[in-house]
Amino acid sequence: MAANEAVDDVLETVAAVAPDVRAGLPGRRLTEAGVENPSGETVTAADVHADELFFEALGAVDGVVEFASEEREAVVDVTNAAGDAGATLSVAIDPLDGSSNLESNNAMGTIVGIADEPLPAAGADLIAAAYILYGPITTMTVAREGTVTTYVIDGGEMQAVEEDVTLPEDPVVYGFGGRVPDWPDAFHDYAREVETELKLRYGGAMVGDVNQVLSYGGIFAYPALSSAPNGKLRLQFEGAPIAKIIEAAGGASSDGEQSLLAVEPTDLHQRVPVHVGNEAYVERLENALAQ
Ligand code: AFP
Repeated sequence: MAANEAVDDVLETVAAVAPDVRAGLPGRRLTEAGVENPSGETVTAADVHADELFFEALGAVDGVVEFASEEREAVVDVTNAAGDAGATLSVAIDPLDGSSNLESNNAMGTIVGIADEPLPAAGADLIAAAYILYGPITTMTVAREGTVTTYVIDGGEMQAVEEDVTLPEDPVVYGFGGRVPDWPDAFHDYAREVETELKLRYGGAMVGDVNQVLSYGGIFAYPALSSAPNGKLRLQFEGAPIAKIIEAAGGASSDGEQSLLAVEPTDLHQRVPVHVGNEAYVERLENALAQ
């Protein structure tokens, strides 16, 4: 099976699982799973449910040989009994991004990176990336072969609604994570400039906030913090796949110094400062941090 065909199968599988993830949310609204994930964060029952649904479905896709999840310590070998002739895809997934938003009934998502290399993979090795947004409408945004397409998920099927998606040239919104007193001075000064130019849109789930930037133009960041020099977000499960999408849409990404796609993967759960959006704002950020 060629890699392209296998990528199609992975994306169609993610779309097919999305309605089941969404259907499982109400019953798991306030239930913690009583465990922590490899990043030391409390795992909700909704995180576990989403992870199990995606693992079962994606592990069975011909051509997928590795599965890694934000909720699992290590990469899982899912080479299936029939053998995966041809494609050797690795899938890195954040099954339920922004799960703490479940309690407040706000947007959440699923983020997927698809590589043709063993995990952890560099963003530059991603051959496709996608996110599902569980908003008023369930949508899927996909980057592959240098372009971005948005789909509505209807009954688990992908219905294309916008081809060749690009960031608007006139930025409108910004969203910065972390607490203001925890921002290093250089980021703090940059943020003070940006807030006089753009409107604040921050919802606490990366997928929802990034989708605001993709829709209206602007910048999203979860920066390095004084208390967490590598920030909060994970390279494999959040930073790299989202950077793949934003850069394919004509935007830029940065860990503060370089594109997130160029960041060397050293650990499956490594954290990285994330800044994504219109190129001008990302360049200004890198200049501000270099002062
Ligand atoms: P949860 O999955 O624990 O809700 O965290 C979501 C997230 O990883 C990312 O989606 C958000 O951008 C960021 O954390 C929000 O973090 P804060 O809660 O510190 O704003």
